[in-house]
Order: sequence, then C-alpha cells, then structure tokens
Amino acid sequence: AQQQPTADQVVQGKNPKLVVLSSRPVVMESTLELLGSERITSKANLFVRNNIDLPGLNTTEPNVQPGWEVEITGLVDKPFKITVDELSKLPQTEVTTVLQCSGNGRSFFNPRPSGNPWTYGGVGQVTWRGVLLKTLLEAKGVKLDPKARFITMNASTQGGAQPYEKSYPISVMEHNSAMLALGMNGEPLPAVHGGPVRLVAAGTFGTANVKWITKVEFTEKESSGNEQVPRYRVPVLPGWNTPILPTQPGSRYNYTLDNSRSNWGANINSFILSPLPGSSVRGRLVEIRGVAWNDGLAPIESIEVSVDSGTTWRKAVIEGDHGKFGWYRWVAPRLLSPGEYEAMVRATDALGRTQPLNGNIWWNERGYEWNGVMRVKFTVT
Ligand code: MSS
Repeated sequence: AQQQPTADQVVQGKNPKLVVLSSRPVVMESTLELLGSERITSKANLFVRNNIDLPGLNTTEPNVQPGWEVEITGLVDKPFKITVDELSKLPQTEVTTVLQCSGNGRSFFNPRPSGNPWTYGGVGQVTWRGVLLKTLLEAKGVKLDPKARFITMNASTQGGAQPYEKSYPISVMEHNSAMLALGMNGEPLPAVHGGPVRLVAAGTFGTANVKWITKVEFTEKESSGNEQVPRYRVPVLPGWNTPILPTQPGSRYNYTLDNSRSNWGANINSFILSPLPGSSVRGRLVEIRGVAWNDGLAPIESIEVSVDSGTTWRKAVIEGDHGKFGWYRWVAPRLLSPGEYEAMVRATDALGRTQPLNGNIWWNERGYEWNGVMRVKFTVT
C-alpha cells in the first residue's frame, strides 16, 4: 500500500499528528485530541483545505508581499486597487471565529458521499485581524450600487493555478464582520492559510473564506462558476423554510442556483473533546468536556449531555465563550461507577436551532453540513 506523507512533510510547520487526506491539493484534518489541547487552535494544529494549491505556499510561515494587490470592483461608484501594505495601515479589527469546512463530518453520512473523508477535524478556532470591508469602503469613500446583492471573490492564479471563485450575499458585511484578514493568532497570516490576505466572514463555513484573494467584486448575481454550483451546495425547496431538503440517501440531485443553496452560515454543532473515543478514564468523577458553536446570529442557550446513549440528558455548564463567532466551552461533571458508557452532546440556540439525533436525515449527495449528535464510547475504571 502507498504510504501518505505526514502533515509536516506536506506543509512545513504542521503538527505531524494532523491526518493527511490528500497531499495534492493539500487537505489535512486536525484531531479531537489536538482541538481539546488548546483554547485557540495554533497554526500547527489547524486543518487545511485547498482545492487549488498555489506553488510555494505549503508552509505556516508568512507570505510577505507588501505589494500584493486586491481589486475592489463591480457595482461600486469608484473601483480601486489596494495593496497589502496600504491595508495594514487602515484601522484593524480582531474577531475570533470557528473556521470549519462544510464537508467536515462527511464520512458519517451513509452511504458515504464522494469527496474528502473528513471525520471531526476539519474545524478550528482562530483569531483573525484585518480590515472590515465596510471600513475599507468608508475609508476610500466608495459607495455601493443598490443593485449589488453578492460579493464575488477571486483567488490568485499565480503559477498557473486554476481559478477559485466564490460568492457570498452582501449581508455578510453587516452580520458576519466580513474582512480582508492579514493576521491570524497575533501573527501575519500563514501562507498556507491564505497569506498575505484572505477574506474572512465570521460565522460562515470555510468555503467562501477565499485565500490569496486578488479581487472582490460586487455583483447582482451569485457566481455561476463550478465552486458555487454544483459544488458546495445543499438541496433546498425555493420559498420553503427547511434548512436542508432531505433527499433519499444515495440518490442524485441536479443542483441549480435555484433548487439549492450555498454553504452559507455554519449550522449549530457540538463536539465532545474529552474523554476521547475508546479511551479509559478514572472514576468516579468524570468531567466530560467539549465545544459548541453556531453561526453567531443567536447565542447558544443550552448544551445537553447524555452518558447513557440518549436515554437521559442533563445540562452541561457553559464555561466560557470566545465571542459570538467563536465556540462555547462546556463541561459536564458526572459521578460514574466503573463500566462502559456512551456520551452524546446536543446544543440548542436561542432561535431553537438544534442538532438532529440522526445526522443522516440531512444526507445530501455531496456530504455537506453534517451536524448529527456526536456519540463517544468510553470506559470508566
Ligand atoms: N481559498 C482558495 N483560494 N482556494 C481554496 O481551495 N478552499 C476553501 C477556503 N478558501 C479554498 C479557499 C475551503 S473549502 C475551506 S474549508 C477553507 O478555505 C479552509 O481554510 P484553511 O485555512 O483551513 O485551509 Mo471547505 O468548506
């Protein structure tokens, strides 16, 4: 069998414990253990998802290019270009967000959709620093045409890379602190995570957080490029308020811009980070710990934990949050005698949004947006 190279061999500076799902383009996931070991996910432990690699950027070192230009164009009164150096002199904002691939959890769908077999590690919590798009337009005295409904972004094609184009609704400027990020966790943005500059929209799935951004275009329509449709979408019924239209597991779906939606806001989710699956822990006091997050539009109000496979549930204690777009850390202390247990966790927010016990209810052909309740078997000795 062919041996996958380790994460540090694929991307300089990554923790070798990350799991390489593909080395070209680079796709690697973190682990529950690593996610539980730090409050803010370090650049060494953060997952990577490239659709298109840019040559020479497979490193966590910064990509120092003060002259790199981002073009702001489309439905604006005065299109302009701005360099990374100029951006760094404008007022900076910091926001802590959960960055998660919309394919995270894909391998739990049954039958398993094609695509990278993510388990739980396509997620992390990081602090970004950059210039809000709103601030940038204000600073430049640029006005939006009222016809503008989407932000359509393009990544660099340097070294002959294929284009990567994604759209967001323009509301991300108001609700998701959309920014051109130049920094991550107090350092310049690592090259592999989009340095020198990427788009970050708090509370959204990773897909449209375009790395190595060169163009932000205000448009009337959503991009019709391949990365927008059919990729990165889930079925919906137009005009009907189901978050995802359940489809027959295993069936095909003919994705159009109308009968599906892009992976916009992150759906509510929660993970158990301790005990780890299959581990043995000392009783009787066992602290079950983990994280929960959503799109940041409403606070998470309740995190319930079961240790008997869902027969009974009790509220966990929310220990702290990292702002509305970060994750909530929670702990559920339990007195457990020696034996076998199965822990489960389910978060609910103030809008009543919660997680399905059976995540497969939202089976979709491309395996996006899994948020089924997590189950962890462990032994108490
Ligand atoms: N950008 C670019 N330029 N390219 C690519 O490929 N991808 C996506 C984002 N951005 C891309 C971009 C995805 S899809 C994701 S997740 C993200 O990114 C990730 O990030 P990191 O930093 O971690 O790598 Mo799924 O939904």
